[in-house]
Order: sequence, then structure tokens, then C-alpha cells
Amino acid sequence: MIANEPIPVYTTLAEVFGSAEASLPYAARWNDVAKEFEKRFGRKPSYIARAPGRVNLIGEHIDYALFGVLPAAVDRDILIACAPRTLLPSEHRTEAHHEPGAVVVENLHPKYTRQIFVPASKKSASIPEEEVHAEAWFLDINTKELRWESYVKAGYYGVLNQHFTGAEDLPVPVDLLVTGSVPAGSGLSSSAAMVVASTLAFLATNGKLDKKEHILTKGELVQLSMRNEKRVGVNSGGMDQAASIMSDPSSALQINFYPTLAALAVPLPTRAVFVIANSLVVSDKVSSAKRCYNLRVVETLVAARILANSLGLTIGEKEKVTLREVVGLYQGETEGQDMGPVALEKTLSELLNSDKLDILKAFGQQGCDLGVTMEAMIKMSGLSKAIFDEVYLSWVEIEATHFQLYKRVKHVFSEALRVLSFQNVCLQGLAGDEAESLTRLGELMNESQESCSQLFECSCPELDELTRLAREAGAVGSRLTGAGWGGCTVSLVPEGQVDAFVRKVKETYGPYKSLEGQALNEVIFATKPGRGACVYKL
Ligand code: NG1
Ligand code: MG
Repeated sequence: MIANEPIPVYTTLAEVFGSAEASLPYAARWNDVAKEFEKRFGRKPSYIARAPGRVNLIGEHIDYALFGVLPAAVDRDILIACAPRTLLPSEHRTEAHHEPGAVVVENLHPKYTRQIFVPASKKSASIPEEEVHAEAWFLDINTKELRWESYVKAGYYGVLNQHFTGAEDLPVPVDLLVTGSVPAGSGLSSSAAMVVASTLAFLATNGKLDKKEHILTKGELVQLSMRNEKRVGVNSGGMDQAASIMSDPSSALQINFYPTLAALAVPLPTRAVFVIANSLVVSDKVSSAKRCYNLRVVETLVAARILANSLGLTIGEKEKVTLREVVGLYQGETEGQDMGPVALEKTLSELLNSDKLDILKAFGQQGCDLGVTMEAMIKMSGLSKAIFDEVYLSWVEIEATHFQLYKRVKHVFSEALRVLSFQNVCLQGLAGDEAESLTRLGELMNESQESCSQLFECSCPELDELTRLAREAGAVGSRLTGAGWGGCTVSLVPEGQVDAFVRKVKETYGPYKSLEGQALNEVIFATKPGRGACVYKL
């Protein structure tokens, strides 16, 4: 079980990369960040925490409905060089960065300026009793706009509140230096890479990673990082953190979230090359969350309850049931049980091919599904307005006049089926015929793109165009990857045809026309599955 493995802590770069030879192309970057840390903070770093970005091959916007997904880590990553500072006696703490748990964080990229922040301890502060939440520490995170340090703070939040609960137990002050090669806002999950690396950096500098009583596992780090990332204001599922932490260089990673987090390595056909191409439209998920990402989370959750009602299933009034759970209850699965892929495939197909989802439609005068209004949606949920608000709206800000429940569920169920089919092809091959396997995988990716674009409405004109051009340039399949609304595409290209493919896309996609050499390689490049997060102890 990958989830039960300990977080790797290495003491040489050869271990980090599997061999001294494999570490060669990367060593300069690791040495640079360590040297620069020493120059800026006057001592060597104690650790470098590393977390990679990921590409999602298939299974978009279904992780928060608790259906399985199939991503792989990429070799682009975030590195955080870090070291604790000695906590001075209280009379010598004359500046903010001397306080317990204070953080000084810098970034090698000049665009991201130095930040200093100090967590507030609710234990020591004179906060009225009723204001004290269950959590012991507070960090001010801006959830309205995208700020780089928010991800560093988010990673710290859970470490503070999970590991510093006793009154005597104080976090050390820490210095951090960040460098990243995952393009931001591109659907390759630079955000999860930042949160995971930050979580690891704070665990390591506080000596919490390999305590004698308890060695942290990959599964535990996924859970902690998932909760941490939500602090930034996007109610994301767990795909990115799981991929960043549990990936393996030999294969893609099938991640299941239900009934518990589990990951399985899925080998990819040997002739399959996945090429990432950036649409160059920046996807700012934080600022657009209320109209895009978080709205989709609410739509799929409310749809799950309405569907459950119409299927005659009993759901507790305050329960935020997911679509995966509804499918399980419908099939007669008991809590904590997993019906397995064959039964899941059967149940999902049955629901999609019946008229059972029609309950989610709202027909307008022309007979087309216009989506339902807030009022109609509350009525359909069978809940009072007060309870509806509490369960579905109190924790999130959304903005919409109509909610597209039918389209969203149709996407989620069909996408979950495509993930199962994709895995089957990878695990069994199509009677050993590689060309046929690639064609089938490509078809599934194209169907996924169509569904993201038409049903889930998370594509954009540039992503639609770039995936179309990719197919014309020789990809057997092409789709957006990550949340969408901008960012990257992933295309499946048969081995040996990658150079010609890249050339053709460069000639036809407008924003690439003037790019050459390294600049072109920054926006369109082949990738293979990379290794998961680790800590390097210097
Ligand atoms: P990106 O766009 O890579 O951050 C987001 C979510 C995932 C998943 C995908 C859509 C975060 C951190 N991650 O990915 O959990 O829902 O969108 O499949 O927001
Ligand atoms: Mg992200």
C-alpha cells in the first residue's frame, strides 16, 4: 500500500533521483538553492523539501465527488531550502521574526517578494472564551486574491494545529527559500506542489517528520496537505496532493478516494508519449472560484442530494453526500465497502442510460435545459432554506443565477467511466495490440475534452482550439488537464512522432508562432511520470 509508506527522507541526491547519474541534470538547481540560502540567511539549510507538479491524464473534476482519477507527477517541482532558527529567550525577542514560529520566506524568482509572518497563538492571546475555536493557531491567509505566500502559509497551518497543541510546545522560527519550475496557473498544480513542499518544510524544521513515536506516512501527508490547500479558498479534491506525494516514476497513479484514500501504480503503454502544451491563458482559480471551481463543487454536491432523494435513498439532513456515495447507496453498498470497478462501471452506465438523471433538468420554453434557479434548487433538495444554506453555502462563496445540475452529473458519471476504461486499457492492453490501445486511450481523452467543454463548462476557446490543433498535428487524443478555464492541455502522441507534432502545433497555434528554442520548450514539452515528494536532509 503506497499510502502506508513513510515519507522518504534522503541524505544524498543520488538517493533522491535513484542514482548518481540520474541526479546529474538536476543537481545544479538543488546546489544553487542551497548556496543561495546560505548567502541570504548566513548558514546552510538543514533540509530541502521537494514536491512535484502533476499532469492529470484523465478524470477531471471528479475527485471532489470521490471518484477515482489517473494523474502522474511531472519532473517539474517546487524546492524549499529551509532551516530552523534558535528561539531566543523572550526578553531578547525584539523583532517580529524572533517570535515562536515566525517565518521569513524568500523566493528565487524576483517577482515574489520576501515575506515575514508570525502565527498567532490562541492559547496565549487574551481571546474571549467563545471566540476560541478548536484550533490553537491562526494565520491570516488572503482568500480573495492570488498571493504566493498564501500557499506557504496554508502548508504551515495544519502543521501548527496538528503538531503544536500543548501549551509548552512552541514552533521554532524558520527561514525558507523557495524555487519552482512548475508554471503557475497552468493546471499542472504548482499550488499543490507549493502546499506539499511547505507542509514538508515545516514538519522537517520542527523535527516532526521522523519522530521516534510516529513516522509520518504518505497517506497522512496527503490528508494534511489536502486540508491545508483548502485554506487558500478553493474547495479542491485530493488529486493533486495525492499525485505529488504518492507518484512513482514507472507509471501513472490511479487514486481512489472512496471508501478510503488508496493509490495503485498503472503502467502506461510503452509507445505512449504525453505532451503538455500550455494555452498561455492563465487560470486564476482563487479569484474566479465563486463563479468557477467552488460553484462546480456546490453544483455537484447539491445534485447528489437531489438525485439521492429521487432514487429513494435516505440522506441525513446535514450530510454533504457526494455523487460517489449516492451511487454506492443506490447499488446497495454498505458504508466503508467498495463495490469494485466492475460493479461501479455497471451502476454508472445504468444510471446514465436511464431517465433517472432527468430529475436534475429544468426545461425552458425551447425545450433546452436552462439549469435551475437557487429557489428551485432549494425546493428540489427537500431542505428548509436555513438548513440548505448551512450545509451548502455557509462555507463557500458562489455567484450564479442558474445551476446546471444535469450537465454536471452527466459529466461526472461519464468521466468516472472513462477513467475506469482508461485504466483497463493500460492494465490489460487491447489483446496486446499497442496501436489499438493508443487509439482507444486517445478516444477516451477526446471524449473527456468534449465533456469538460460542453457539460462541465470548464474549458475555454483557447483550450478547445489547442486540443483541436493537437489532434490535427498527430495526437491520437488531446484534452485540458487540471481545473481548466485556461492552463495546459495534455496530448497522447505515439513515440517517434513527438518532434513533428511539436513543430506542427508551433506553426498553427497563434501564441506559439514567435517562440523558439528554450522559450518554446517552456510551453510545449513531452513528459514522463516522475517521482513523488521527499525531503533531502543536508
Ligand atoms: P489544479 O487546476 O491543478 O489546481 C484542480 C483541483 C483538483 C481537481 C482539478 C480538476 C486544486 C488544488 N486542485 O486542479 O483537486 O479537482 O482541479 O480535476 O484546486
Ligand atoms: Mg492548483
